[in-house]
Amino acid sequence: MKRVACAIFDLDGVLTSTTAEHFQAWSMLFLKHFGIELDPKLESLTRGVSRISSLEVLLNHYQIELSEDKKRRLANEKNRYYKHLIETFDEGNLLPGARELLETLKEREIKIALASASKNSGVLLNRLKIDGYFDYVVNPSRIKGKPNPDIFVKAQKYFGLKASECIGFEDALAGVEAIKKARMFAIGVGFEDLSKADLVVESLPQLTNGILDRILEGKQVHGRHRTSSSKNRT
Ligand code: B16
Ligand code: MG
Repeated sequence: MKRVACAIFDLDGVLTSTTAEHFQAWSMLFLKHFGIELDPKLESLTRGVSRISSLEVLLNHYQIELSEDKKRRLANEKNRYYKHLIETFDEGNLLPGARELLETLKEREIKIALASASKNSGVLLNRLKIDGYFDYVVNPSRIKGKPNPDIFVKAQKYFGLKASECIGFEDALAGVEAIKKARMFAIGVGFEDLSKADLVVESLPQLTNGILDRILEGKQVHGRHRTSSSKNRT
């Protein structure tokens, strides 16, 4: 691994949390159209997954078959509910440590990119008042979803960098897999089993400047590091 030149971020679950709003919007849709109260356990299956794929996951679970046109209309309706739910989002919805991390990366002249599956990410970055930190936001349309590495590779290529000069941040297993397939250093954030990541932190403030400096200098590549007390330290 080389000195890091670019940090590529997922959005939901890393910099902010829109998980509840996404699932609430799906719940409203399923109740209205199918009279189904969604099982909360299904939420994790839709995390980090595109809008239409999330719908297909939920329909499959309840063995509901629909035409492509009907699916598209339902996905659009869910998005209307979701957009309404995130109307009140502001800086207070940033996850702890997010702004500080972006600030530190900017100070060190690291390029910053967004690799979110969400087509609402532009609006969210704006509402969270962090859009100014981003040098590039990958458009997720027509890009294969995670765990395919394309969204991370797109950011890398935009800057003309090598994969070994990039690091990725993700809260979902599929996202960590995408980063690893892109041959980048993967930082897993959260409580899910992200054991495929090179480093796992439960939240961004655990990524102290000391650890971050080592990563940015490309010194961290050997072994796995865990700051979670419940997991083995190496
Ligand atoms: P949209 P991420 C993902 O965000 C969400 O985790 C996932 O629940 C959602 O279905 C997906 O974005 C698409 O979002 O409907 O707004 O286009 O984790 O990739 O930042
Ligand atoms: Mg995510």
